[in-house]
Amino acid sequence: MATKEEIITMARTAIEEYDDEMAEEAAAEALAAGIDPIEVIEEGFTVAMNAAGEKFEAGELFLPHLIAASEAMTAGINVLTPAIEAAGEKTESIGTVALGTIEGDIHSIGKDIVATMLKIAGFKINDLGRDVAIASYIEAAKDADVVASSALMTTTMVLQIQIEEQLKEAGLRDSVKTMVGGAPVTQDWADKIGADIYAENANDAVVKLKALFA
Ligand code: B12
Repeated sequence: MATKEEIITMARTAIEEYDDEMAEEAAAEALAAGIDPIEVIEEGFTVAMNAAGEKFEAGELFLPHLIAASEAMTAGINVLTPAIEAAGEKTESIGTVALGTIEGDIHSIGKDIVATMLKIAGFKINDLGRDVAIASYIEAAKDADVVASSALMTTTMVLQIQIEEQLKEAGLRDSVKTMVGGAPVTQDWADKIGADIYAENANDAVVKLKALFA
């Protein structure tokens, strides 16, 4: 049976080589070997995905490469997700989180991981999808405890301000908590726009939301 290091390496190689089947195989081997699927996502797929992003920025890779890499990552995650969800099956809901990637932004991989992790931690998720209009967040806020937005680009994270403003205009700001995340988003940014919670990754989001609802 492959070791953890071998499986993590295989997960990274699958992204580097845009190989969906290898990504699925790495995921399946991880499950067979009893390795924490979250570790495979974070240490394996995500590390290689971020490296691809850096090469893209440096002009060494092009958009089709990023698309192929993200397809491989999604294929691997799809194999892992049922196991992650089964391990954390909860019956009672701690609270409802309306979560989406903000208007103009189609990056969904990180948002989906956050959704899965919050779900297994016992939150009910209203997944709004990606490229979500600000008005849709405001509408969803009526039935949610938390309105969470993901932004992967500096050009789209500025729209998180509008969620704050339009919630106030709709008289809903005091009845929900807002949470922001995504690669360019920081605690400073959250403070600046008045968001209640910033989380760096899916684990952090779980810890911070659980603390809030404890
Ligand atoms: C994969 C990818 C794509 C894929 C997305 C596929 C998909 N279905 O999601 C594709 C190929 C489609 C794509 C397209 C584009 N991309 Co792109 N992409 C990336 C890349 C390489 C990785 C993103 C990713 O999935 N990472 C892995 C996940 C697991 O990490 P994550 O998203 O950061 O999520 C974690 C945390 O941030 C956090 N988190 C995320 N969301 C949330 C939400 C909440 C509420 C919380 C609490 C936490 C949280 O938790 C997650 C799990 O731990 C990044 C590089 C990077 N460094 O981010 C560029 C990047 C984001 N893309 C970039 C660009 C420019 C584009 C395009 C405009 C390219 C183009 N010329 O068309 C288009 C965007 C089109 C659009 N309108 O949105 C730039 C953005 C630059 C900027 N302006 O800031 C980046 C930074 C690349 C770069 N270095 O230049 N991209």
